[in-house]
Amino acid sequence: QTERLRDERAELMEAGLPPAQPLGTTAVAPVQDLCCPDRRIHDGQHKAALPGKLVRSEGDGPTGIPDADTAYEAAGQVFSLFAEEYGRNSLDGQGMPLVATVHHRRDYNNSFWNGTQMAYGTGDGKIFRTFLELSVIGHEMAHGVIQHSGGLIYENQSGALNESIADVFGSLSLQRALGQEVHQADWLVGRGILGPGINGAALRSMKAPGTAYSDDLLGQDPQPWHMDHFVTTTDDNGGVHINSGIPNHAFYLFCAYLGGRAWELPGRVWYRALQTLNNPMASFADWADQTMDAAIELTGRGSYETIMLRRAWKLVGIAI
Ligand code: ASN
Ligand code: ZN
Repeated sequence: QTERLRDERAELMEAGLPPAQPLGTTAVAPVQDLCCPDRRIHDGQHKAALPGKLVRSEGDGPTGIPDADTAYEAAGQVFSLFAEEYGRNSLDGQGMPLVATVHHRRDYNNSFWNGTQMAYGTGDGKIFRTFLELSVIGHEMAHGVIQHSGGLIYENQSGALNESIADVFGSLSLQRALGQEVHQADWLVGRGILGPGINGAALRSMKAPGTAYSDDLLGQDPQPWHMDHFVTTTDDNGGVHINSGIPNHAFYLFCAYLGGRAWELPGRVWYRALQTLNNPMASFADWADQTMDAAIELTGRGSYETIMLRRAWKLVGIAI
C-alpha cells in the first residue's frame, strides 16, 4: 500500500507541477451562459407519469407535435424575460433546465409547476381547450422562480401573493412577446383557453378582476380587486386563486399610472421585491411594503413612481 503511494508520488513529481495560474485567471467551473435556456419538452402521452417521453431538447428543430413546439417556444420567451430584463439565469438563477410535459393525463383541466418541472393538460375540450398559452406558461414557470426566491407559503395571503406574482410574470411574458405597452395589453391571464361551451374570455383579468368569465357551469369569476371584498374561505388553500385579484389589480394600476412597457420599471420593481422579501409568510401589506422599498431603491425616495405605487396600493385598500 505505502509502496504504491510512494510510486504514485514519484510519478507526480516527475510529471511536474501544473503551471502557476496568473492572478485573476484562476480556473473555475464554467458558468452556464445567461443567454441560453436548456429546454427539455416531454410528451406525457396522456398518462400521469412525469416527465414522460423526451420529444424536444435544446437546439432540436420542431417536433411536429404542436403542443410540444408551443411549450418549447414559450419556455424560451419566459426564459428571455427573466434573463434579459432581470438578469436571472433560469428558474433557479443557476441555469437549471426548463423541463416541461405536454399531454399530461387525459382530459386534464389544469397545468402546474410540481417543484421541479411544468406539466400541461390538454383540457377536456368542454371547460378548457388548452393550457399552452404564453401567460399560463409564464405563470407556471414563475412558480419555479418564486420557489427559488425564498418561496411564499401556498395558503391564505402568502399563497394569493404566490399566485399573483405568477400572474404578473405570466402576463409580462406575453406583453413583452407581443411588444404591447400597458394600454395596449388586455391584462388577461389564459386568454382563449376556456372551452367552446364556456362564456368567458380568459381565466383571470388583472385589469378587471371578477370579469374574466360568467358562466352557468363555472359561475361568476370570483376575484375581488379591493380588500373590502377579500374572500375568507377554506377552499383553494384559502382562496389563493381568488384573492390574488387584489395584488394583481394593484400591479395593473401601478402600470396604468406609469404607461409604457410594464415589464420594464414595474416588472423590475416586482422582481426586486421578490428577491429581497425574505418572508415566506408575507401578507399583502408586507408585500406592498417590499414593493415600495424596491421602488425607492430603483427610482429614489419621493419619485413619481413611488407616489403612483402608493396610490395603486391605496386604491385596492392597502395603506403603506
Ligand atoms: N394551474 C394552477 C396554478 O398554477 C395549479 C394549482 O392550483 N396550483 O396555480
Ligand atoms: Zn398558479
